This record gives sequence, structure tokens and C-alpha cells, in this order.
Amino acid sequence: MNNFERQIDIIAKFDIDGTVVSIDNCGDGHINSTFLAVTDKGSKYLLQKINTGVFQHPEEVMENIVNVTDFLKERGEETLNVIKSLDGELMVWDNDECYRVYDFIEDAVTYQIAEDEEVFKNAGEAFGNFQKTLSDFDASMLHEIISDFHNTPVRYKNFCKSVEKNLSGRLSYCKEEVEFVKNHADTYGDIVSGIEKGDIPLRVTHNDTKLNNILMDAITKKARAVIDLDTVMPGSMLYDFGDAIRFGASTAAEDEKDLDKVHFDINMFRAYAEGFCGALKDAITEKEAQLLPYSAYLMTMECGMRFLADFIDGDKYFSTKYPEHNLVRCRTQLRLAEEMEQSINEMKKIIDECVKK
Ligand code: ADP
Ligand code: GN1
Ligand code: MG
Repeated sequence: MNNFERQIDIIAKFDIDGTVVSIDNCGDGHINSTFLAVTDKGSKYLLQKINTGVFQHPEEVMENIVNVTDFLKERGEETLNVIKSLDGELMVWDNDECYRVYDFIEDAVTYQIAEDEEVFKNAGEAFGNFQKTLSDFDASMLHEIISDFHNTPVRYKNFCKSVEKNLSGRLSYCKEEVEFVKNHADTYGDIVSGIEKGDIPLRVTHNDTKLNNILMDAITKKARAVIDLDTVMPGSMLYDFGDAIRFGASTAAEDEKDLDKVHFDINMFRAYAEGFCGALKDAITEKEAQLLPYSAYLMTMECGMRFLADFIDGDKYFSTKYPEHNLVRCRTQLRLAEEMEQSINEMKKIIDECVKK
């Protein structure tokens, strides 16, 4: 049986309208395998093979998603719609592979790069509203999907272990990058220690706020739905802000090879901050406001060290298209983090203006 036949077989186990006539790759995520399926009745579905290496308890992921999306639907938000299997299950296993199906959200686009400030400001508003809406959601209902997901000191410890083990033998190709990450080791602790001390509140957060995790209306450029809800967990608003900036306030793609093209764009930072802080203004504490600029730097460093650790481990976590892909991604992140460090005061001024408005 080829892949296509296999997927047709799998999606037929879900409660869909009609018989699938075509299946194509879809989207550009680094974790799951995503396909668009169309039936003979013209209905479109999103079939996803859940990465069970990353999500070791997919049933918990699906429970979180159903609870969160039910809550969002009750509040009138457009969101993912889970299609159950004919047996009423949230996912279907095929040997060791685990699949789920969503309605395909039509007439929407995802951006791999923030094309203009308006798009990015709208994204900031959407992620801000997402968090604001979920402030009434009972966090105790959520499973912790990946522990220490944004615990940067723990990420750094794991990074050091990867360097020590050098499983892929690739260490000699990335000495400079490893040095850069190690030289910044004393800058990784401020969010985690703030949470531990009770200075930074835990909220229900998305935790993976890159721009291609929002579906946007192709014509109006307004956000339609926040997607990729696998990592919705208790976290800090600083994670959601910083992670979005690391991806969207860059002048180039996350995997741009020519570093001369990669810069931190302060105007994009302002646009996102206006959208995000505008939506959350009344909720942002003084401490959070103070750390928003740093969160951009920290989430960027963290992602850089994750890409680098994965390169050294031999590409076990993120999907890659060529052998140096994770190293190329790491380099853009380190470049951006370096520029963000230099722009901290400028970022602070912008945040001050945004939270005062
Ligand atoms: P990953 O975890 O691998 O990033 P995502 O859930 O983000 O996977 O999906 C990958 C891409 O598939 C998204 O960036 C988006 O372009 C597309 N996509 C995901 N869900 C839907 C949906 N329900 N409707 C339309 N497109 C979707
Ligand atoms: C992954 O799933 P995706 O591609 O939206 C990763 C994020 C990283 C991002 C880097 C569950 O996001 O944490 O920031 O890649 N998701 C997971 O692009 O690890
Ligand atoms: Mg995604």
C-alpha cells in the first residue's frame, strides 16, 4: 500500500462527508505531518499525523484541544473543529502512527514571513485576544503536554548535554554557535525565576505563537483563527509575546542562509506590540511590561539553542529538508538575538508607549 492509499484508508475511519478523492501535503510546520484531503462531495479536511516522538500522550493533547476549542466556540471565536472517528474517538491509530482530522478552514492563508506591519499587528492582536479570552478558562483542566517547554535554563542544560554527547559527530561544524550560546548562559533565568518567586503570573498560553500558527483572511489581512493548539498549557504571557517576535520581527525567513539578510526589525516589533498590548493592556502587570523586550531576546536565544541541540543530536526533533537545516535555522536565531540585545532600550520605549495608551 502506498502512502496515498494508506491515508485514504485512515481518513475513511473518521466521520467525514463523502469519499476522499485527493490528498496533498499542506502547510509548513516543523512537528506534525499535515495533509489537505478533499472528498467527492467537495468537503475539505485537514488530516494530521501527530508526531508521537514529540507528543508522547496524544490523547492528552486532543483532550486539551477539544476543551479549549469548545470554550472558544462558546465565546463566538473561529477555531479548529475536531472531527471524531466513526467510533467516536478523537484520533485513530494505525500501528504506531496516530492521526487526527480537523475541518479545513477555507479562504485563509498563513504567512512564513511578516510581509507588512498590518499583518503582524493583526497577529499580535489575535494572540493577545486568544490569551485574554482564555483567562476565564479553568487551567486545572489542562494536561501539561511538554514539561519545561519554555524553561530556558532547563533547555540550556539539555543543550549542554547534547554538546557533551555529540551524537551526530557534528560538533566541529558549529563551534562558534555553541560558544555564543554558552557565553550568554547568565542571561537565561529571568522569566523562570520571576514565575518561581510569584512575580510573574501563570496564565493559559499558546506557547508556539509563530505567525504561521494563525490563519488570516487573504484579502482583509485580519486574523481568522489561532491554530496549532498542541502546546496550549499554563505559561507566561512573555512566552507568547517573545516567540512571536522572534519569528515575525525578522527581515528574513527562519531558515534564511544569507545572514546579511537577517535583521531584527524594530518597526515590526512596534506593530506586534501595539496589537498584543492593545488586546491585553489591562491584564499586563508592571513586571510583565518590564520583561516584554527581554522575552523577545530570550525566546529567540532559546529557539536558537533548540535548533542547535537538534543539529548536534542528529535532527531527531524538528523536521528538516537538508542536513544543515537546523544549523541554518540556529544561525538566524542567534543573529536576531544579538541584534535584539542591542535594541533593548529602544524596545523598552515602545512597550512603555503601548502599555500607557
Ligand atoms: P505543526 O505542529 O507541524 O506546526 P500545524 O498544526 O501548525 O502543524 O499545521 C501546519 C500548517 O497547516 C499550518 O501552518 C497551516 O498552514 C495549515 N493548517 C493547519 N490546520 C489547518 C486548518 N484547520 N485549516 C487550514 N489550514 C490548516
Ligand atoms: C515548532 O510546530 P511548529 O512548527 O509550529 C516548535 C516550536 C518552535 C518552532 C520553531 C511543539 O513549531 O516550539 O518554536 O517549531 N513546536 C514544538 O519554528 O516544539
Ligand atoms: Mg505550526
